[in-house]
Amino acid sequence: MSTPNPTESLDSERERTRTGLSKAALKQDFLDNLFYIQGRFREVATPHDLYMAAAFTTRDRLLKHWVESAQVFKTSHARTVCYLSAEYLLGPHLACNLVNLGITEAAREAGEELGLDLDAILEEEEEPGLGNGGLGRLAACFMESLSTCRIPAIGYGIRYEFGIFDQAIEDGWQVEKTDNWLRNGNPWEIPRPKIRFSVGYGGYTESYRDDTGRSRVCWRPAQVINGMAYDTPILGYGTANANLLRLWKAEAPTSFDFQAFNTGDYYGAVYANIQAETISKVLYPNDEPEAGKELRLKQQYFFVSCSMQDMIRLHLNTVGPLESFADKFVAQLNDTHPALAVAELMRLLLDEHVMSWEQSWDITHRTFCYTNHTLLPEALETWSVSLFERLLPRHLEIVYEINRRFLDEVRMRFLGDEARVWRMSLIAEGGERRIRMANLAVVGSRAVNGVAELHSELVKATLFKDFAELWPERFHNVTNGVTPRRFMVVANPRLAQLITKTCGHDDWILDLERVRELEAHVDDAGLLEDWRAVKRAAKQDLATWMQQAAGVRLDPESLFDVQAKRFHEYKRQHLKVLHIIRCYQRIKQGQSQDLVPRAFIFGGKAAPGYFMAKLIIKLINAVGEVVNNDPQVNGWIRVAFMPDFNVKNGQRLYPAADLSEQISLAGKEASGTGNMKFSMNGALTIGTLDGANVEIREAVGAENFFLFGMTAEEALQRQMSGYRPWEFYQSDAELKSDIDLINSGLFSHGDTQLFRPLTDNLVNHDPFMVLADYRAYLDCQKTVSETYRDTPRWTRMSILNVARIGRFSSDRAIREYAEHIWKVTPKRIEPAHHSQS
Ligand code: AZC
Repeated sequence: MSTPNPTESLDSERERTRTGLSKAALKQDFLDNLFYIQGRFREVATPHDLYMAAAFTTRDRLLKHWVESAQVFKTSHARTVCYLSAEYLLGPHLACNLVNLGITEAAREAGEELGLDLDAILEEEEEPGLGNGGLGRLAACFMESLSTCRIPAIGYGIRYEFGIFDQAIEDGWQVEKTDNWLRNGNPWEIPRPKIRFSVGYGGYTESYRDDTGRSRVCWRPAQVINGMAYDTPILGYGTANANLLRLWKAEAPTSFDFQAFNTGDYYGAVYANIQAETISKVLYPNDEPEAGKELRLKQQYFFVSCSMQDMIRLHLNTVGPLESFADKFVAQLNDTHPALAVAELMRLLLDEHVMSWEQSWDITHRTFCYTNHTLLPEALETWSVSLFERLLPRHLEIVYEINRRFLDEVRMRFLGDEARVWRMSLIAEGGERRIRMANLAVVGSRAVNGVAELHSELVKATLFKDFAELWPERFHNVTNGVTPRRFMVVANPRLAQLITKTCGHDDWILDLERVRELEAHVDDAGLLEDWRAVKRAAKQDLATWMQQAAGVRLDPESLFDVQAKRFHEYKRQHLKVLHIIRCYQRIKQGQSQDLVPRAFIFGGKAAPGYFMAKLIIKLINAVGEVVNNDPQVNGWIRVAFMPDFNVKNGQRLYPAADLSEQISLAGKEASGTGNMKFSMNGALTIGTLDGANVEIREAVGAENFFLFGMTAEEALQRQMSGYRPWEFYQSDAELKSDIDLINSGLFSHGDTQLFRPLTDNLVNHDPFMVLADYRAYLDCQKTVSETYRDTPRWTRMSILNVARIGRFSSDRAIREYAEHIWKVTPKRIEPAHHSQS
C-alpha cells in the first residue's frame, strides 16, 4: 500500500498552484475565507477568526478528496466498513489535516508572509472530546488509518453537544466544567439536512397478516424523533482517500407540534422539541456503564437506528436488493454500546423490508463483528428487561426470538447442560431480569476480537469461555495501534525530523516498520546527542507549559516520570503515589543515594461519580503540595498534575516523557494505547505483564523495558487462595510507613480521616493488589534510576524503543482487521487533477 504522497508528484510550483497546495494559493484562500466567512480584514481579525479561516482553507482542500472518494466508492460498489462507536475522541483536526495533505510547511510559510504564527493558530482549536478514553481514541486512530490504508469506510456515532467535561483542579480536587465545544462553531463538519431518519421509542407492537397471509409485526412507537447527519471528512496520509465520519444529532421531527400550538400549549410543543434534543446532548463521562440510565439506552438506540437506516438507504441507492447487504457492508461494533444494532437491523429487515427471519438473520449475522475492550465485570453492559421493554418493545421480542433459537442450538450441542444454557442466555435470570449486551454482540456477530494477545486469550478463557467452546473459529485477536501521524509527526516534529534525517527518508510515516532503520545508527555518537537534545527540548516545552497551566516548576534535567490515563483503581495511580512517598521519606532520612532527580507527572480524568478515583487525584495534589514546598527535597523530586488531560494535552506530554508508567494489575488492562504513544516518543516503559505491554516488551526487547510485578496468572492464583493485603502492610516496614504517613495527616493539613477510605481499602481489601506489587515496583524503580544515570545507555534504549515500535501503528491493526475480519480490500483514489477555485 506504499505509494507516494499525492503532493509529491505535484512538485512544480505551477502544479501546486493549480491544485491549491501552493503557498500563494493558501495565502489567497486564507484571506478570502477570513473575509467572506468570518467577515474580517487581517488587521482586525481575532485569533479565533484566524483559526477559522485556516480551518476552512484546509477543509476546502480535503473536500476535493472526499467528494471524489465518495463518488468512486459509490460507482464501484466498493465493500465498505461501517465503524459503529458511541465515542470518537478526535483531538484537534487542523494540524493532522495539514500533515495528511502534505502542506504543513507551505501553511507555515504562508502564515509567516502574512505575519502569522501557525503554532498560535493551532493552539486556538477546541478539540472535539466526544469520548472518554482508550476506546474513543482508538476509534479516532482507526478512522485515520482506514483512510490511510485506503479502506472505504464510514464512522457512525453521536454528535454530542457537550463532550467529555473539562477538568479543573481546585484545592487539589477534580472539578468538572462543561465542554461547550460547539460554542464557537465547528468548521470541520458539514450538516446534511437531507439525511434525516426517524427513530421511535416506546409504544406497543401489533401483529397482522400480510397479503401473502404471513404473520407480521408492526411497531407503533409512542415517541418519534429525528436524527440528522453531520459529516466530517477524514483524510488519510499520503493518499487521496478520504472517508466519512457521520455523527447524528437528535432533534424533534418538526420544530413545532402544531396541534399543541393551536390549542395554546406553546410550552408543551417547545418542550417536546427540547426533550428530543436531549438525546444527543451530552456524552456520559464514565468509562463503564452506569446502571439503568434510560437516556443512555436511548442514545445507543438513537445512533444505531440512524446508522442502520442510513446503510440500508445507501445500499438501496447504489447496489440494490438487500440480499447482498452483507457483501456491501461490514459493521464493526466498538464494544457493546452499539450492540442494539443487531436487533435493529433484524427489525428493519423483518418488519420494514418484509424479509423472513432466516434471511434477516443470515444477513445480520454476516454483517456484524464485535470488539471487546474490557474484562472488568462491572464494565459489562446489561439493561433491565423492564426498561428495555418500555423503550424498545419490538426489539425485546426480537431479542427473545434470537435467544430462543440460540439456546436451542446450545442445548443441542451440550445435551442436558442447563447450567451452560443459563450462563450463555442473552437474558440474565435470577433477581431482576437483564439483557446481556455482550452476549447479544457475540451471538449476533460472525467475528469477535480482543485488543491485545493476552486480552484475547483471557476473553476466550474467562469472559466468553462457553462461546469460545461453541464457536472457536469466531474468536480473534487484533492488537491495538495508534496513528504515528498524530502521535509522532504532529506531536513531536523535532523527533520526526531527526528520524527522517537519520533514516534518509520519511517513508516511515506511512510504513512505521521502517523506523527500524534507526537501529543501524544506534551507536552513532551524533545521533545519541541529537536524540537527547530533542528530548530535552520537548521537556523544556512541557515545563514551560506546566508552569503556566499548573504553576509547577519542572526541571528539564530531571527524569520525567509520567502516568497519563483515566483514573481507575485497576490502573493503580496510587501505587505510583506510594513510590513518591517512599522517595520523599528516603530523601528526608538522608538516603537519597539510589535516587535520581525526578518529576512525577500525572494526567487524567476521573468519572464524576467515582469517589475513589477522585480521592486519588486529591491525594496526588496533596502530596505534591507538601513535596513541592519542602526545600529539603526540592532538588530531588517534584509532583505535577496536568489539568484536563485530553488529546491536545497528551500531545504535549508524550514527547516529554522519559519514563512511561503502565502499572495496571496484570489481567485488567485490555490493551492500553498510551503505552504505545509514549514508547513511540522514546519513553522507556515501566510496566506489568498486562495488555499490550506484553507485546511492546517483546518488540522492543526485554532489556529495554522495566518489568515488574505479578503475572495475570499469579494475580489470579493469589486472589483465589485468599489475598490478605494487611500481611504485606504488616510485614513491609517501608510500605507500612508510607501508608501511615498518609494517615498521619501530613498531606491533609492534619486531617487524619481524609484519605482513610483509600488507605483502609488498600490495607483491608486492595482489590487491585497494590500492596502485593509494591516491593517489586520499588525495586524496579531503583533499576530505572540506575539506568537513567547512565545517559548513553538510557538514550540507546530510548532509540531502540522507537526503532522497534513499528508494529503498534494503527495502520497495522487496520490491515489485520481488513484481511482477517472484514475481508475488505483497499480502493485507491487517484489524486484529482482538476483545478479548484
Ligand atoms: C479501553 C481499555 O481499558 C484499554 O485497555 C484499551 O486500550 C482501549 O479500550 C482500546 O481498546 N476501554 C475503554 O476505554 N472502555 C470504555 C468503555 O471507555
